[in-house]
Order: sequence, then C-alpha cells, then structure tokens
Amino acid sequence: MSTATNAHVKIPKLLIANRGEIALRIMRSAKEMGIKTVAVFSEADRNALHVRYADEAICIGPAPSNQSYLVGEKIIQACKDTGAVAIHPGYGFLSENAVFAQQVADAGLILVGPSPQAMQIMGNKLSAKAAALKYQIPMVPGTEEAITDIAEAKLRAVEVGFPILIKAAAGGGGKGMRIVDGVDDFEEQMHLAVSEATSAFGDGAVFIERYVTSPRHIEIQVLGDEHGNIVHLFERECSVQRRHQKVVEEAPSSVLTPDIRERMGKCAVDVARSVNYTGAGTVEFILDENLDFFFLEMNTRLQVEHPVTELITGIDLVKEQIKIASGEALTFTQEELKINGHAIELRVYAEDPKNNFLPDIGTLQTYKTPKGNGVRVDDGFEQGMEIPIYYDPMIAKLITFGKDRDEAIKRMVRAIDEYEITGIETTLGFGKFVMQHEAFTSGNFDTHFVNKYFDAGSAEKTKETEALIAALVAVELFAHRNEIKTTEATTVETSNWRKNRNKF
Ligand code: MV4
Repeated sequence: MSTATNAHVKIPKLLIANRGEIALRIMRSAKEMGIKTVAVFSEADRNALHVRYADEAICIGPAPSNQSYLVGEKIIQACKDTGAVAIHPGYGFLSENAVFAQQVADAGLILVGPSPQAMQIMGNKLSAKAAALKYQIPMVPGTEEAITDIAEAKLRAVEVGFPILIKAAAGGGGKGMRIVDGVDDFEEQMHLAVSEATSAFGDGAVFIERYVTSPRHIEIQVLGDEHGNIVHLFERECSVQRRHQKVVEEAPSSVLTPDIRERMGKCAVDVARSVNYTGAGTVEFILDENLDFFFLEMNTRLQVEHPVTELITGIDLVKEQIKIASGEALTFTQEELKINGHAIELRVYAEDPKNNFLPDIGTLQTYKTPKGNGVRVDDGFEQGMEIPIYYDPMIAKLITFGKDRDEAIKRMVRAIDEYEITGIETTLGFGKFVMQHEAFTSGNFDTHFVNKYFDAGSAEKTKETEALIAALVAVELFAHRNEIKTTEATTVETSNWRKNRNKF
C-alpha cells in the first residue's frame, strides 16, 4: 500500500494556534516527539495553562477572538518571530479556514491539516456531497444543487416527501437548518432559511434533504497520508447533544454491527479519497431506525471528541497528524487496527442544566479532578482560575475507558462523583443523569435524547436562551471596551457574567 520512499521534513518547532485543553493536548504529544512548542495567547489568557506549558509564548492581541485567535496574519507573524515551521490549529478558530490554510502554505509554513483544496470542498455541504458522488456513498434524498427556483424546489420536496429539512450549504453544526412539515409552509420557510444563511454565512445557498426523524449521529475518524494511504479508526456515537452541541460521545457505538461498521468505514475512506484527504478528518453520517446510514458532511479538523477513538485504538491522533504533516507514511494498515474496550467522553461545560444550559462563567473556587484506573481528564484550568466569557464554556473533557460499555459507564459515574467543582454550575450532574438513564444504558436513544428525557425547556425557551447568551456576550464586550487587561491575578469571587445575569 505505502510507497517505498518516505521522504519527510523535520518539524523542530510547532506553533499551536489555539487555547485551553486542546492547546495543552497538542503540546503534550509534541513534547513526546521532541518538538519545541510555541503558544499564542490573547490578553485574557496571559495566565492560562497552555501559555505556561509551552516552551515559548506570544501575545497576539485583545480577548475577543476576532482580534486574536482568529487573525491569521498574527499567527503567521508569530511563526516568523519564533522560528516555528508548522502550525497546529486545533479545533474551532482557524482550523477549517481554507483561506488561512492557503496563506500558511504561501508563507512557506506547514499546516497540520488537510490541503486548502480539501478543506474548501468539504467546507461546503453541497460540494462535499458532489465530491462523494464519485463513489457509491449513500446520501439522504434531496436536491443536489443549491435551490434557485423555489417552485421547482417545492416539486422536489413533494417528491422527496415531508418532513424535509432545509440546510445551508455553508452552515455547520446545525446552524441555519429548518424543518418543514408540509407543503404549505415550504415557501415561507425557504425564504427564512435563505435570509438566515445569508446573514450568518454570507452565502444564501440552501438545499433540501428528507428529514430523518429519529437519527443517530455517528461519525467515522479517518487518517490519510501524503502517499495515498487512507484508513478509518472506527466510529464515534455522538447522539447525545443539545442545541447542536455534543455532550456525551462514545466509541464504539452500541448499535453498529460489525457489518455496518465495515461498510460505514469503507464509505468514510472513500469520502476522504474523493478529495485526496491528508491528515485527520471525520466523516459524519446519520443512521436511521432501519440501520441505514447516510453521509452528511466531513469535518476537516481534529475533533473535540477524538480521545474516545484514541482510547479504543491505542493511536495518538495528534502524533499521527504531525507525522503526516511531516510527510511520513502511516505505519499501520486497516487490517492492523482493532477496537479494544469502550470509551465514553462527557463534556464538562460551565453551564447550568437547571437553567436551560445557560453559560455560567465564573471562578473555579474548588477544582479537583477524578483519578484512577481508566480515567482521563483533558482540561485547561486549575483551581482559582476564572473561565473567560470570550470563548467556549467547556471546562474539561472527562473520558473513561473500560473493558466494555458497562464498565466505562460505571467508571464515568464514579469519576463524576469524584470530580469536585464549586463556584460555577456545570454539566457534571447532567452527565450522571445521562449515564443512569435507561435509554442510555440500554443503547436505545437518538439525537432527541436530551429534549425527550431532560426537562431543559421547549424550543421557544431554547431560542430565548440563545438570544440571552448573545446579549450577555454583548454586554460583557461593551463593559470591557476600553479595558486593557494586565497580568493581575483573577481574584474576583463573582464574575461580571453572573452579576449581569440579574439584569435580565
Ligand atoms: C439531519 C437530520 C435529519 N435528517 N439531516 C444536525 C447537525 C448537522 N451536522 C446535521 N444535523 C442533522 N441533519 C437529515 N436529512 C438531523 C440532524 C440533527 C438535528 C436536526 C434538527 C435538530 C436537532 C438535531 C440534532 C442532531 C442532528
């Protein structure tokens, strides 16, 4: 399979264009590989753990990410200033930005990730599906191109059958999706979807798919090298989510048979092959009640939930990413990969499940992580630190591993009980609720798990919460508009976020 020549470049120094747990996670693998690390940080992250862990650190601007972590030129300049030859973008921020990927290449630097071309094609759901058409990949019936003629689209919707889902081609993570139950609502929803997509993504292209009413969200991890080798590392089950934010992920999925797993894996490899994919990527599928699966989209980055795959395969995905970026060929074949045991991840968010998962940013007055056999905690905070409002409210990922699903679940409950966090509300208790729920333990659940079983509120309430979150961030940004943050310790007992909450 692999070519005889394996010419590769050395990466002596790597810049990590990210923050928090993922920056630390990447640096740890780099350290094991003997690679020097450069951290970048915003003024809000001066005292962050990723800054302390790195060999060098560079401030790249004010707290808001559009003035720091999202500014490609500053990242590239930081490489020039430190002599870093490669950039690992982590997840979020610039990780799936094809324009940035091209700028990195043009600057003579290595991006730990796929080519700008692969990123661009997979960054649009319609071009992703068009690329995948080269192979026999099952896809949900719908329109293959962006809808330009509404009357024509309506006919197609009737043909496909209601309910249908309108999706934004440029959207990700469920943003800009609209469910349409019948033909009478079609036109109105179509207009709303186009204007929503235009304002959210600057691209009004939308398409339709038959709405799969009780799907499971299952994704396949792939790795491709520059020598044409592509393998899959089995699936992750990500059905437990709310507001399109995953909360619990596990590997393997409790519903896949070896046969479905093999077919899905082959499809994922083909999807990757359709764009000559290099690096780590994730191919997303939905699985319906008949256990039929359909390709939805591909994520061209390392995912938050990658540790569950690492635990069941024994592969360090970040090391593989770096080796691939150096031009090395994969050192294992598909046949050599085996699933061992079961892993579950709980995302510990600074959010209040009793208050419709409203972000609850503040100071970690007590912060003690669980320990012991089969427990991994990927985090970026210490006791006494404040969770900044500017970024994702995820505090940590709690991951447990067991010989089987039952052991991984029981270990998760034990680890949740050991975890001590005070000062802010978290999703730990919610995680225990999931682990002990019959639908979860039996494996009989779908993407509606949270809405169905957890009384977090109606769709209306969710909309209100989303608006409230946006308003709170705006208030915080306004309050700090003239502030130049210095290095003083974060000693406030109650964050502005909490105080501001009382205003609403
Ligand atoms: C779907 C679907 C049902 N049918 N597509 C959500 C995230 C994005 N990556 C794809 N998503 C979905 N696509 C078809 N044809 C269900 C989801 C979905 C979902 C949809 C509405 C509300 C909540 C959801 C949660 C998970 C997945």
